[in-house]
Amino acid sequence: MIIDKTSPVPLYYQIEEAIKLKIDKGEWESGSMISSEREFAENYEVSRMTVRQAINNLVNDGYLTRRKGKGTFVSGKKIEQKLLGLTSFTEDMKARGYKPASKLVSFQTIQANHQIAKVLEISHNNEIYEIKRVRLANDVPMAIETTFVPAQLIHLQESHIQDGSLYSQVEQAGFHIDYATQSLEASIAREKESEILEIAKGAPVLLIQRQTYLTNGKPLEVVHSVYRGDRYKFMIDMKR
Ligand code: 16G
Repeated sequence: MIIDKTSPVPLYYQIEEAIKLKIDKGEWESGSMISSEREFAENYEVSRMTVRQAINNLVNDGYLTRRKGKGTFVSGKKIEQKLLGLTSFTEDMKARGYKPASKLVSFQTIQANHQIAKVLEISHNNEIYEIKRVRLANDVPMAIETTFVPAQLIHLQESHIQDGSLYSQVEQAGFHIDYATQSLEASIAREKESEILEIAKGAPVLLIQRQTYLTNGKPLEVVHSVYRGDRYKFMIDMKR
């Protein structure tokens, strides 16, 4: 790692980029422990403050993970998800070679409030399924998802949702999923979310909302999800 003290580029930034390069090239494997701040500072003859700033930024960006009382480790690679096809969590994880699973937090029929009823194009107080799931990849929690589906549209089986895929259940019932609109915004994990996602309170998360429609034009679902910012990266291809 070469640090150029005569460069106008801030030292912390040079250290940050050098560490990133080592991780991206695979020289530092995921799960391995990195040197302590003191060792970095001695090796590169910079202050510990400078090292700390570089490491803090890499922790915030998800490259490194701090474990209390143990040290700082190289994180696993982020899951890259293309924002292209309309796919389910199960399909996305399988396509990347991860084992998808869900922890069903709750499955119940409730009355739609005004806001949800409007999006699902049903009357206020009509029954909807409210499904809360923690979505896991290789047993690691990735997202918390709350899904609302009109009960008059389809009969959903709790056991199928528990063990499998909502989209496959919808398709097995003879419906065709057509398109969705989705928004994505940055936020921070609240206490409960941080516990479920096994991240620090205040860690970055991505809030995603999806509204999905069937080929017959009817709304299928409204989904509110909280994705881990340190494990997820959404990719988009653009053409001009
Ligand atoms: C994805 C969708 C969600 C859908 C779910 C179905 C996003 C942001 N959300 O998580 O809208 O309900 O897949 O997954 O991608 P499943 O078929 O595996 O249950």
